[in-house]
Amino acid sequence: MGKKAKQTISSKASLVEVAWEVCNQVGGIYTVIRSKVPTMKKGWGENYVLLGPNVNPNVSSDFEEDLTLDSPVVGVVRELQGMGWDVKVGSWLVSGRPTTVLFNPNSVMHQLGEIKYCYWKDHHISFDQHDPLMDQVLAFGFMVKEFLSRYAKLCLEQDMDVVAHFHEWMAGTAIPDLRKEQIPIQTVFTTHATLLGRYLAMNDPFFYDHLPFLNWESEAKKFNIEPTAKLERACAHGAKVFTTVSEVTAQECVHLLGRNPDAILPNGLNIERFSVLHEVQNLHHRYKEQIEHFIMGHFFQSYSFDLSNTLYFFTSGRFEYKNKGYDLTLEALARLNHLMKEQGIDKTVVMFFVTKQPYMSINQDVLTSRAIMEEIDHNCDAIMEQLKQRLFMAAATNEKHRLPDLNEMVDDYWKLRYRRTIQSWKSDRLPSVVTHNLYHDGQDPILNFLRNANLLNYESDKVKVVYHPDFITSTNPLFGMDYGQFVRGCHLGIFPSYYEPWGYTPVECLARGVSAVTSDLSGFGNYVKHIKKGNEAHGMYLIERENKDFHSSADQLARKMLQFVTSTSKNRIQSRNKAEDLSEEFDWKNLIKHYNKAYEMAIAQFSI
Ligand code: G6P
Ligand code: 1S3
Repeated sequence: MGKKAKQTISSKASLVEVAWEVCNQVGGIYTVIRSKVPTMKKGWGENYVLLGPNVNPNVSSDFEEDLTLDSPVVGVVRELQGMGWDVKVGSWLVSGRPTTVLFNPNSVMHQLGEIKYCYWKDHHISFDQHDPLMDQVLAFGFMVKEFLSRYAKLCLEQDMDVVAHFHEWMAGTAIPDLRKEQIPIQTVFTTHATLLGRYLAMNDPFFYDHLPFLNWESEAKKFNIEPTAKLERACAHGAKVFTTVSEVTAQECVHLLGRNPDAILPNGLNIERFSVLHEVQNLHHRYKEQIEHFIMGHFFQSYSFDLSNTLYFFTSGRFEYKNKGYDLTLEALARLNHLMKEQGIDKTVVMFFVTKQPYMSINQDVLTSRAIMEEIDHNCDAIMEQLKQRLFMAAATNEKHRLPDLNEMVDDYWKLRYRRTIQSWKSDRLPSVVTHNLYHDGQDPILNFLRNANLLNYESDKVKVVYHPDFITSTNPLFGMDYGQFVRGCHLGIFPSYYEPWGYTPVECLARGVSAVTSDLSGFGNYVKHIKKGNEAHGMYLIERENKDFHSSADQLARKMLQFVTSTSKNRIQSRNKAEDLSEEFDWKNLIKHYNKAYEMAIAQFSI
């Protein structure tokens, strides 16, 4: 965008961005909004406002209420509060601290009947089934519309244009009414997936072949999601500017929403580069040691393997078994295990599945093994301390300068304690493939695959699996590190999704200098195909899933993994640096131009 256009936007217009995930993390939209804030503040200054729902029970740790802010939104919020509504204005406590308004949908729930009636009367969508989430979404949309009507009036008096940008149908319910009531603002709607597309992809292995011929209405009826599908279409058609996150999802929009997006807005991140190159390597080394600690606790009570010849692979994300490509990853791992054995490759791969599935508790054996290993660690420290003190004393008093018998220098107490602890630790059972006790262990697709493929962490297996059915946070007792640190300690992230409008996980890997696998069916993978550095030398592996059957993609993935396993340490060091280089392409400072273009299109509508 030119300098002139930028000035026009920030001085004469206000941008209001609306998302269900403002101060409320559910999935990837949270990352989009949050990571973008500093760049948005730079472009729009104090004219940038975020709107979100007040539904997160821990909101007070993310949001600071402040009615003294010097912003016209405060007056509007006071007016709504005067009507008895629970509306708060303040700052979202993230980098950039944007002015944020949170609406508690429960405070207008008594009007829900009327809200639903109007939607049916004016937009022909009936919400007659009881759905608590949809009730909240509709109530939130009603509050947002009332806010925007008042805010637009105020801005008009000050000769300021207002653009409202809605993310996903959950935030876009106000769009049809804003249009119908001719509120003087321009609207942008971004869909981060289509609801119907997600359902269809999960259930149809030929989804992309069938896509051009599908009838959205009958498919929506089949999956019992008709009101939401209609709502999503109403948002897409009602918005002045309609956008999505990738070319892949744009195709879905054409066929399932009936509108070709006016612009594609690829997702970025805040890429922080270190001033010294080797910092990426140092951090990998540090966090790999922490992962090794976990590995020893988990595996070495049963058998050991050479950690200096072990590679750590992982996948992570929401549990959408087929859409996120977990099925393909498992199949490829079974093949990799076979290939590595067949070729006598003297390495071990440990694959982590980090996702969320309902569980009762952490597996007691896993916890006990970890605790005993900590005890051994403690014993070693004690023995070392004793040895050090006595050896030093001997050095000072020993005139013959000979190394004394070290064995004599450790008390029997510690020797026996050391021996007993190791004895109680060693076990004949196989290291568990899952770290937690799942509620639905018998029906879990990952576990069932591992059982069927007999990939159960046998000593002879070259590929070991650790399925961690919870996200990794710093308070996690098994790893004791946060997700970003865990990623840095690994060697390869594996994300060969079947359905993925964008896909942040591989970009997050690259930003941390970790190589990643993606698929040509993901928005990110499709984008990366067209940039110069998007290749394997830069740590980017692309699996072809478009027009390929499951087995040929699984074979391709297994062979790429094998290629990675047989790469040298020097190559891995180089690709860590290059992966970080590639990630710069996805810095918001490069990608924000797409958003600005969409806003220019919206602002141009004022003069039509
Ligand atoms: C970093 C460290 C090196 C270490 C290497 C291991 O580059 O600075 O000291 O040898 O990581 O890399 P690897 O891919 O084998 O884990
Ligand atoms: C969606 O979240 P998901 O994991 O349901 O939005 C994300 C942000 O745009 C996107 O990265 C992801 O592919 C979509 O699928």
